[in-house]
Amino acid sequence: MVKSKIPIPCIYPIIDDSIVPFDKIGEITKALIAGGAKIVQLRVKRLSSKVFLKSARIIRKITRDSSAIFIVNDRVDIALLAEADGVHLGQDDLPVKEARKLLGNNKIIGYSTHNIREALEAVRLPVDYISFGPIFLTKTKHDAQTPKGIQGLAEVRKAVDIPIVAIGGITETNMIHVFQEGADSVAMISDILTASDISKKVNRLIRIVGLRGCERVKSS
Ligand code: TZP
Ligand code: MG
Repeated sequence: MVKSKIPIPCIYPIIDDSIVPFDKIGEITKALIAGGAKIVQLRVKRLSSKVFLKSARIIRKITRDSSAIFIVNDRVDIALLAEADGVHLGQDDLPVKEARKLLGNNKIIGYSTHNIREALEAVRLPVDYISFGPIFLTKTKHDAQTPKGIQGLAEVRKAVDIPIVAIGGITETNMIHVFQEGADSVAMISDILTASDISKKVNRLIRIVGLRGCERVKSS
C-alpha cells in the first residue's frame, strides 16, 4: 500500500454526466467549490473521450485555482492529460499496479470494492483509499450491486485500516449512520447534484460533518 498523500475530505462530491450536461460542468464545479468542496470527481459514462477530456480540463482549472483535489473516474489517460490529482478505478478498469506505473507515486489512486474479499485484496495494492458500496439503494448507477447496508460497511471497517469512502444512496439524512459505522468520507452524486442550490447544499453537508476531519460526526 502506498501511504495516503493527503486525507480524503469527508464530503466527496462526484460530477456525473448522467445528471450534469457538458455545458454545465464549469458552473456546477464552481458551485461545489463555492460551497466548500475540497475534492471533486468526474464520472463520465456517456460523453465521448474527447468531451470527457475537455470536461476534465475545465474542472482541473477550477479545482487548481481553489486547491481542491480533482479525481478522474475510470481513465488513467484522461487523468494524466488533464493533470488531475488522481484516478478512481473499478474492479474492471486497468489493474491498479499498472495504473500506478503510469501515474507515479504522487498521484492518488482510489479503488472500488464491494465486499471484504475485495477490500482485503485492495490493501495489498498501491491504492490510497477504497470506496465501498453501494451502501443504500441508488438510482444513479444502473448496474450497482445489491446494497451492502451500514452493517456491510461496519464489517469492512473492522477488516481494513485503509481510508474508506462510502458510496451509494448516501444523503444528508442518512450520512450520519455511515460515518458512525466508520466511513472516512461519503461520496455523493444525486443528493448533491439535484439540490436546488448546490453551493448551499455542500456547505450544509460540510457544516454538519465538521470543517476538517469530519470531527463532529466522528466524535459523536
Ligand atoms: N458506485 C456505487 S453506487 C454509485 C457508484 C458510482 C452511485 C452513487 O450515486 P448516488 O446518487 O450518490 O446514489
Ligand atoms: Mg469505474
